Amino acid sequence: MVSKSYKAWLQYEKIETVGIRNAYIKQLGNIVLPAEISEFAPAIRELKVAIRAMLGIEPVVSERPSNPSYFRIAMASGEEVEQLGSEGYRIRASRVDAGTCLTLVGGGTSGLIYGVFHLLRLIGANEPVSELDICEKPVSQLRMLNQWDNADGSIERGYAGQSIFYRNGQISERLDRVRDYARLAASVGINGISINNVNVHKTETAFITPGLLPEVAKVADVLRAYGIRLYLSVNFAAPIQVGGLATADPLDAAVQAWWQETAKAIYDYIPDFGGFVVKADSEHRPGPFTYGRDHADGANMLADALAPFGGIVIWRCFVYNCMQDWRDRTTDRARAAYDHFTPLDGSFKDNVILQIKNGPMDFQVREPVSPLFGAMTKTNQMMEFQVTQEYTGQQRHLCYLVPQWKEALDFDTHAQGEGSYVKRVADGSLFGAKHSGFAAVSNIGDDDNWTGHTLAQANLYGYGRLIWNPELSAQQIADEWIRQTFGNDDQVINVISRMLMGSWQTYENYTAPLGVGWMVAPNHHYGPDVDGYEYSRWGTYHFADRDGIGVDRTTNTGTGYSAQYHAINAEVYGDAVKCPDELLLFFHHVPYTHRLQSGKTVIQHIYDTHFEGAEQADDLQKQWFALEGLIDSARYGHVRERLREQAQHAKQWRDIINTYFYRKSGIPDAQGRTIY
Ligand code: GCV
Repeated sequence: MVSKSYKAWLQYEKIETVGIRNAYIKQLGNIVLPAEISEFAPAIRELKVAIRAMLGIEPVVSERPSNPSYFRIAMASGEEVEQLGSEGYRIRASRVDAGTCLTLVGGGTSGLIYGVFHLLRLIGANEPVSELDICEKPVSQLRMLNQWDNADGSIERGYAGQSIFYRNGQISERLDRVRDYARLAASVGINGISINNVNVHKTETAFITPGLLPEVAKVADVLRAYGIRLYLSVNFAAPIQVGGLATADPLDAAVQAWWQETAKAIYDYIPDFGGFVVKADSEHRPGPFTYGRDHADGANMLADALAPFGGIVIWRCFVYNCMQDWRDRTTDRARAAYDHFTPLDGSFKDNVILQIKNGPMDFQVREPVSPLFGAMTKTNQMMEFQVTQEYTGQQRHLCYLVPQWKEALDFDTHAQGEGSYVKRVADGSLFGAKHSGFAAVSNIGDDDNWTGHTLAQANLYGYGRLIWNPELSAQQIADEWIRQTFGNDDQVINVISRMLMGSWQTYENYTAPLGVGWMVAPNHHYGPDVDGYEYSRWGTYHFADRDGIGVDRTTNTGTGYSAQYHAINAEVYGDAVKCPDELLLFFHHVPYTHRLQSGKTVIQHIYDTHFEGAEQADDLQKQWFALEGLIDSARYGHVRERLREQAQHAKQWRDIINTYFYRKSGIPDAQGRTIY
């Protein structure tokens, strides 16, 4: 018996209101399918499963209508082929003789799948379908998930059990769980998955060799059925580690030949292989720097190998020296990506895409947008988000991240004047990029509910929906997800929606204040430890002392990072008076008595937000209690448990942070609350 947790947002609950159900039965009871579309194609299978479950009927599939009203499915022809592209679709209702014909036209098989899921979303929300006129195609080209899964079954920064891809050091023999994941991913428009960690260890390095490619190809087959291409993370030193060469120098002819042969072998097994994801010269990973080469040399060498087969290289910009000496104020981790990559603008091949984390640091609860967006006009770029909640509560805390991502996408880089939004870099339109899009570190594992915290399913769902169309609001996405996951009860929708929408702010309130970040326990990064972060060995990431706190990233007295933005943003960030409160300590070192735009001093803000955040976390529990009996007991009880832990843990954060800064500053809380 498949649990409700497992079904995630594809519940397909039976529609109980007879009038509504009958209207759907009338329209969808007869599926008219041309011979060229198989009844067993994933899109049609999905449709039938859903109709059976939601409407309680077995739809009649025929080549010609057998009812006055019917549901016609077709592949695009003529002008529509170009209009829709392979991933677009049209759903339109029109009057025919004695009834209504609802038509779904898919631009390609992917378009058909996306169209079916769209229609099912509407039915799940009990929306009428008799007047539909919808035409959609994705705004972003690449819509990827990055698994940080290891062959031993562990997942780096995974908080939902073990990998679904690997068992006992090998690719899993049972891929049914991967199939179900592909289905969930396709339902929100994902079209690429890289199946192994960007930190590529020994076994995964060999995935690109003929010994293991047949196994990898089986995974690719499963994903392909849902319109998803398989990508692999590769180890830059693979020519040495599995190729038997003495070097991995990208300018060495033998190394180039090895990658070319390797690419050919991959495409022999996986003809639609997406390409390579590469983490190089970062956190002890090998890369071109070892050979005195730059990142364009490294990426282009791989790009040349993949080009004959249409593959791409996704080269990560998360390149920094984690052992950096922070006492020298000119070396700033936040500067690293920009400093490494902007001098290379224009030197990458056109099948290379730079994958840039949303912020300059590393997925903290609050960071400015990476200044690389808007700085490279001649280079393909894609944005990287982290759906897995490494620094945002590790799926033990509720933290709905869509509002955070939305803020990043709506940031105006001013690269080409006003309106140069990040979302326009990511969709390729701002600089006319050949390739562009999004990747995100996935948050799933083999836990029954996929994501550890059932409400964290909303982040996976939300990521897909947002990058399909960045104009959707976080609220809209939340509502869609709740309806499909928990049904259409108004109280359930209102309560969960309020909980989700406030949760990022709540998490920020009781954790790291004003953009400073990093106050986490070393290595596993869960829980408060103000000086704990493992790469703080040369000092802290917050520079707090008895007089003040924050990192001076201004041009005159600091690291100069603020100047990496275009003029208007550089001016705002570089000025402690104009800098938005929530990022003040990211850009400035200020006294505890510095007054924020809110009118509060920095120290009072720290105290207030921490007291408030802990109360808000407590309140999340209370809100959830109101749903007892309105949600199945398994999911209700599980979430209640997680919220209990969150509320307790938020108090711990509150006390540790407040005490630390009270001791450092010696300034008491203006409201006289107890600080330990
Ligand atoms: C996969 C952070 C994480 C690492 C991760 C790295 C990356 O530093 O803590 O676990 O490594 O980001 O994005 O490569």
